[in-house]
Amino acid sequence: ERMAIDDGAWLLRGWALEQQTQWIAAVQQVLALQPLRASCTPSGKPMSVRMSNCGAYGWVTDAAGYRYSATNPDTGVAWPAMPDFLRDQAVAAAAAAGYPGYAPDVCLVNQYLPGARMGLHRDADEQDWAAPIVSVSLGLPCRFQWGGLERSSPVRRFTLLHGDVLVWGGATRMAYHGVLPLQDGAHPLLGPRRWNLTFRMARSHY
Ligand code: MD5
Ligand code: FE
Repeated sequence: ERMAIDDGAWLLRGWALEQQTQWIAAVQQVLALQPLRASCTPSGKPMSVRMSNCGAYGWVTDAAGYRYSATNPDTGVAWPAMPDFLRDQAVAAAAAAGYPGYAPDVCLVNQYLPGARMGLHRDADEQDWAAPIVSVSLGLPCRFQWGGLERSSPVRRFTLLHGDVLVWGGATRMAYHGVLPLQDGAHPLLGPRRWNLTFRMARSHY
């Protein structure tokens, strides 16, 4: 089921369900090598979402700013390679949404525990804004906020469920978006947490 959310943005409901155990195993494999990191915004505010990465680059934030880095800034250790399963799935999801030729060099892993949230923002640290973003939700459901190209644009809200995949490209690639505080709950496979995987092309050209 492919649902248009906006110009160039697609929701693939339940797209990751069939291979949910492979998705979860791949994330666990990444987190065993690079544990989730508690990070701060450049102004020093702690983020409620904990993050890790795999791929040639990872998205990081600390006192030095928001950026892509080939290593974990806390330890200097390189991010693990993106598992083939994750890359192949992200490429297939992008193609299913009408974006062939996707070549992600980053997979950011976000972990939300109950209460964790992500304020309204745009993903703007990538070199090539023409490349789509593929976002996979696992675990507890969340309320997602979807705005427009201006911070002041009206916001729509919808629920993202375990196994949902979003693909954002084209005109809405730079839309503001965020996640409301995660509600209490326990997912049968993942317990009291939500994982979001965000595939991006940080340094390569689309
Ligand atoms: C999440 N993560 O569920 C969200 C959703 C992030 C982030 O926003 O930056 O880690 S990912 C959905 C998304 C990503 C990039 C662009 C757009 C949506 N968009 O253009 O709306 O943890
Ligand atoms: Fe984002």
